[in-house]
Amino acid sequence: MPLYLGLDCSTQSLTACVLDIDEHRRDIVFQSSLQFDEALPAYGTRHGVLPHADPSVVRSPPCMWADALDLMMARLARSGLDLDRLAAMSGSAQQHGSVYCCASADRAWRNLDVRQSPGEQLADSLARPVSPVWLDSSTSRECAELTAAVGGSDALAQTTGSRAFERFTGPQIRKVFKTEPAAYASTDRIHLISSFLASLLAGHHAPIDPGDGSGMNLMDLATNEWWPPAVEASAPGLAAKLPPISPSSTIVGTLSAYWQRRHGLPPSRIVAWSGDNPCSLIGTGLVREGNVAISLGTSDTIFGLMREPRVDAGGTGHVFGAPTGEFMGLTCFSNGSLARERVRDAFGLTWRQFSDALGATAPGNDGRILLPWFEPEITPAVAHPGARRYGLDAGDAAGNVRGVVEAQQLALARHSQWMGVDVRTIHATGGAAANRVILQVMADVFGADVYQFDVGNTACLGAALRAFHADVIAAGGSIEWADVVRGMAEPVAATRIRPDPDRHAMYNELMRVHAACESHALGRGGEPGEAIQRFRQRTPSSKSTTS
Ligand code: ADP
Ligand code: XUL
Repeated sequence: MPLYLGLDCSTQSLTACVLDIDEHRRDIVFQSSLQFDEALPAYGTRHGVLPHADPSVVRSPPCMWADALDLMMARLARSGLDLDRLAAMSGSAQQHGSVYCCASADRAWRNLDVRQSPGEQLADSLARPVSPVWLDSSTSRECAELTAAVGGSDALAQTTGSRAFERFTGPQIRKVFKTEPAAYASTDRIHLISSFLASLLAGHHAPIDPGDGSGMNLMDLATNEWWPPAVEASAPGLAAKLPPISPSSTIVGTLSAYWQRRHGLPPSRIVAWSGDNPCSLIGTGLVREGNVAISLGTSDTIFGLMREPRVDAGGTGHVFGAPTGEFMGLTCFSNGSLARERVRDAFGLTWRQFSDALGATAPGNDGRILLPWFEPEITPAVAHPGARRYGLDAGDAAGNVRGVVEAQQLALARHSQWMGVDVRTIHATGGAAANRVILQVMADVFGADVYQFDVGNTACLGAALRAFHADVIAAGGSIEWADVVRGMAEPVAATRIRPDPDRHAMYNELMRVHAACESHALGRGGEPGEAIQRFRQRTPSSKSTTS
């Protein structure tokens, strides 16, 4: 019976899982994760990215991701699994980041020396030693130039699924072309992190899938082809440097001789990689329209399947391709787990103490709001980092803990209204979804049932399930997506967290306060004092969730 490997190269870590699937049984037989900072300290990353004096410039070394893959394959080789059964593998990667490869890259991938790690052999085949990643927000000028060149934000959003966003790959490529012309000229192929790692495994250039391709501001969502006006407006000669776009179920090739010999692995099928959010859509079982998932990873994201692309007229969210061939709506926040960590660390708390402080404070925080923009924020766009507090003392530990969690959940709820989903059930995933006290705030804010998953990393699970799906298709079979995810990517019924109706009503009121504070902080509205007063009058102070 076949085994399927899923890999997830996220912002801070690399994770792998192996599925053992036959007609009657589906098991996860291997799960492992490594943190880049700890496992590969020589690359000098912090939280997976390179420190930089300018907070808007965020980059990571692609050779580090290659070496992480190598360490993970070594773990897999030592797992005791019968790896001759490994039929196919696929992957998930943080979205938007771009890798600049020289013409020698595929020769380098084919001729890797099995005695050395890949990272130490790839440097010469990269036109730039660093990749901009999704946390980068340094391309506002390039976004404006791209927008103007294609006839405005609406035109760009209608065709590509999103208005111009700083982290999206088209504006990032334009910045490289403008600021590093020599590196751009010596670039033969620009990969996303997903297609770069698939290429490295196959030993030749892999395509980009529509899920990750739609995070570039360059792809026509209706045709899954590059959109010439956007490509031409981004950088000269770019069309020749972009990989082709192929369906997510494409078999890219077989595992190259390097990986086979170095780790004793079989010539398994390599299935096109995708972005972490499209993979997580599968890994949270969202193969039908209706429910949403919230991922509390390094980024916080909210997403759900869409049968037809309904682009956000307000310009907040994105429409991406889904691995099913349909679409997905998504809103992304950069101040996710790292913002929660900032508050936790400011008061020297453990996660346990953080949760206790959250549980011991009254929901609604008496109308006090913390806008947690510790780093530049994506939603709403905030270029100058810094937390904004309304009525909240920066030294009040418990107040700030509740403040960060409530503001994040209120922002997730408000800024996903464009998707038009009446949220009744939420599939919670990502590292912080292990924290049920945070999930109670989520349930109360949304007025929805929240469920957890057995598997911590649903992007990784989704990648493994995509490998399974593509392998069945490649063997001439057919399988419905509902059958792909059955028994694997299902929320655990016993984990259900129910909303409290009174607290939900209170959060509907607090939503107005949050909106007023946000408008004020963005320079679009007056002081929110009146909104806070109105909230306090209407909502008698609530009891803490643990009292
Ligand atoms: P990514 O895949 O984006 O790298 P993960 O989904 O693995 O990130 O999430 C990692 C984050 O999860 C950590 O940065 C940490 O802040 C958060 N986390 C882990 N455990 C808890 C917890 N008990 N409560 C809140 N957050 C947690
Ligand atoms: C989505 C986004 C992040 C990254 C990293 O648009 O930027 O969610 O994919 O997880």
